[in-house]
Amino acid sequence: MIFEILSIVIGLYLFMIMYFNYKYPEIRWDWDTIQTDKVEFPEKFIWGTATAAHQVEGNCINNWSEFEKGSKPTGEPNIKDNQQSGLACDHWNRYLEDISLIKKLGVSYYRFSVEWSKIQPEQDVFDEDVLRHYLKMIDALLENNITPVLTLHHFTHPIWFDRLGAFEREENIQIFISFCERVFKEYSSKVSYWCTINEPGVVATQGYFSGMFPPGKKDSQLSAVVLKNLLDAHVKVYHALKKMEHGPQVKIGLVKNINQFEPWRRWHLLDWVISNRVNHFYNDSTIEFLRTGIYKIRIPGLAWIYHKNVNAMGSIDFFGLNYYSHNHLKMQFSPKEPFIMKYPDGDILTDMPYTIYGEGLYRAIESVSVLNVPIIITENGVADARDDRRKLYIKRYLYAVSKALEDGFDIHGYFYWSLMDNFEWAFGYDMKFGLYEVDYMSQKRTLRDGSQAFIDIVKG
Ligand code: GCO
Repeated sequence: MIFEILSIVIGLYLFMIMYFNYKYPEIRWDWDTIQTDKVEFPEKFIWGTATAAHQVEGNCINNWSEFEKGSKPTGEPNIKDNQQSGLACDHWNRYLEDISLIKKLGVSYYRFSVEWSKIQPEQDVFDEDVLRHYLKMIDALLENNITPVLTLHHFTHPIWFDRLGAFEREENIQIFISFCERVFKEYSSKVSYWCTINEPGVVATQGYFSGMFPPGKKDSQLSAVVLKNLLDAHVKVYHALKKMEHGPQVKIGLVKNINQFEPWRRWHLLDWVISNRVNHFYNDSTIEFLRTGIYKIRIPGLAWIYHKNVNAMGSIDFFGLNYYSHNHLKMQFSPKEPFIMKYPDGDILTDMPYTIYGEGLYRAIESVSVLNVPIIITENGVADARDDRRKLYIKRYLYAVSKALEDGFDIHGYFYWSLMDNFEWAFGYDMKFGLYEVDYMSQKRTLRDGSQAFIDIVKG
């Protein structure tokens, strides 16, 4: 009897492992035989580079600048070595110089965000000077034949909005919509591409699950609620802006980061369970919501939600895909840290806690293509202070884009993250994502050698 039960259990285990391995393969390309120089992009392909207000402008007073002053319950500072964003790249004053840097790359699109806390310093005050500032920047871009792509929410919001509970509370969505409507009214005659919210999944998981981002909470159910509210906010903003003047003509999309979570041990059921549930929360729940209007989180004991919003279907004119890499998860028996990240031997690490995985961009494109809308790669790039991996990274990831185009995926553009080094959130200024290196003492920008690979492909 005992042997029968045992063989059934083992059989079942093996069946499940085989099924998972078959259903979710970790694709690996043989880069030794791939000719990454063989790339082709359509004539009309959108080439651009991206930044976000808090990371480059300087002097932002918002939920992040508050967070930068604090530390975790363990005493560790919220930002590596207690760094603060401060003056950043002084992009606020130097945007004309930065526009000339964009031109030198040969690209003709620039994705940036407006800083809500500067535009609306108090709930009932809109700062006209600030609105004029962004108008001048938009005009300068247009005069230089650079198409502006505007993000309305890129991780930061005013402190007063935070005090109201930010996106933890459904009632606050209306406040965000009013802000978006105001900005849209100001610039929609000049800006034809709009991103509503940057990476809702990152805001929800880093802010409310890992605690690495403000407000630094660790509450998985709340994390799922915040993600739901952010997605609903996107849907409502989309429909509100579409009703306004120029709404029907402009393109409005949501920007989402895709990061595949793989089991560290492909024979270990618990590694599969962990990676599967993290994928479900981080990647699939958002795609499913946009596809079907149903937002469903099912992680027993941690997060459980069912929510329906039929307006989610048809709420994007394009899908803004941010892609960097994948992560391997290994389950461990520790209530404090149920899983850890691992990096396969032989894989090339970037300066961020992830490796170079070009074929992952192809997989990400494939996975979001189910939405049947044009895909714009709104972010992709590498943190590489030594500049000894940038060229390789660019060539592999752009090869993946080129292959996806060849295979018929509807990709309209690619934005390199980032134009220049900047404040990389919890990592502070240590991460060097820039095509241009920034010397923060002199504010001098210098093109990195590795960036030439990008310029060559854009110009080629
Ligand atoms: C994000 C943001 C960017 C980052 C970039 C590099 O993905 O976190 O959109 O602001 O700086 O992705 O990590």
